[in-house]
Amino acid sequence: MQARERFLAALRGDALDRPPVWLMRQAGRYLPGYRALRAEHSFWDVCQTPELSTRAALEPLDRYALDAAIVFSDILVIPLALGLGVTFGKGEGPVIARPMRTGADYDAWNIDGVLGRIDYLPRAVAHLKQTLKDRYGILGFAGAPFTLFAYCVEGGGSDDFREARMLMHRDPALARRALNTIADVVADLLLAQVDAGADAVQLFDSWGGLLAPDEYRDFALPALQRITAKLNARKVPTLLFVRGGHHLMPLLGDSGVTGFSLDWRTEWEYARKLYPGHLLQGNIDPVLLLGDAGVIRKRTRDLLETMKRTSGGRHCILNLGHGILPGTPPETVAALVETAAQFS
Ligand code: 1CP
Repeated sequence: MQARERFLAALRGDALDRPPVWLMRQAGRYLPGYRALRAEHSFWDVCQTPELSTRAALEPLDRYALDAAIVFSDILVIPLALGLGVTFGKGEGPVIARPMRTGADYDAWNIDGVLGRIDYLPRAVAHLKQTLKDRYGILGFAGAPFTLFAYCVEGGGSDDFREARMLMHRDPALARRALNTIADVVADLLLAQVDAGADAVQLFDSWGGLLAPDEYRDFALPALQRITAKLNARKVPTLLFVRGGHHLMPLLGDSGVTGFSLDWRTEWEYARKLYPGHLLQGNIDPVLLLGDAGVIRKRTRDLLETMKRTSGGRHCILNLGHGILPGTPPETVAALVETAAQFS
């Protein structure tokens, strides 16, 4: 089977030779080619120039037998286009110049024509598609509403996003208005990526695991449902990644997504029992890639055997349980992908 064929078969739940493999953050700082690109261009320049974005997205495909590419971009393109001012310090997380703490801050969001200010992202997908043709699957993506809300309110990265979580309780109406606005932009941005050639889309709820189940149900889930209502009407396959979301797994079926990208702490068999017919993706601990290639090979084989045993390998995509860490040796990534490619 060709890579894209295998990827599409997994999305549909068809029988296949082996589960397809791609890796969250497969393009990025662990690759020398990416670092060379970044030595010449700023991060936003790479995201906003389709040729450069494609170069970054191709780096891992040139090295490894992956089945899908993910467009090179970032979840923070939305706060940037809403006018919050997003910059990346040297080697640090993002800094948001105008965080949203009050209704007046929300009213200042530049919602009119917001999609036009992110048109470089669907253009990057179109350029990637033109380059790859039908050889590889293509993923589009966006941040999930709660995670984007968390960055918008907090003003940058955080361990606990306490400002964002406090705001949900101090002014739930404002939080809901902001979440709905973000959700509508996310839905339109994902559909624009599909129109440009993406085969499926992933929503990154990297901070959703901070919420208690009732908070997730009351705030994060309705915003997700706003998105999946639009995407399901167009039959777009959707994957949801909730980092640290083990305690939320029983709720996530209500999100309306096609499948779940499992955090490394969620047991595959537990998720499979909860969701026998959903697509499942994951979930090797990215920290293992910092260590021994032999450990990675064994862990990969074990997971592939579990996939085979629990669902004949259908509705399964091999991936990590979070993104590749900067400083990961490219050789251990090769060990993972080779093990997956040789599995039958
Ligand atoms: O070159 C650099 O120094 C920038 C590092 C970098 C890169 C390579 C950032 C800044 N973003 C990206 C690309 C990126 N981000 C991709 C492209 C695909 C790929 O690498 O293969 C994707 C899918 C993302 C998604 C993303 N951005 C997430 C969700 C996934 C996750 O890791 O949880 C999040 C939370 C972000 C925000 C962000 N952007 C960049 C950084 C360093 C961060 C994290 C900040 C924090 O810790 O809060």
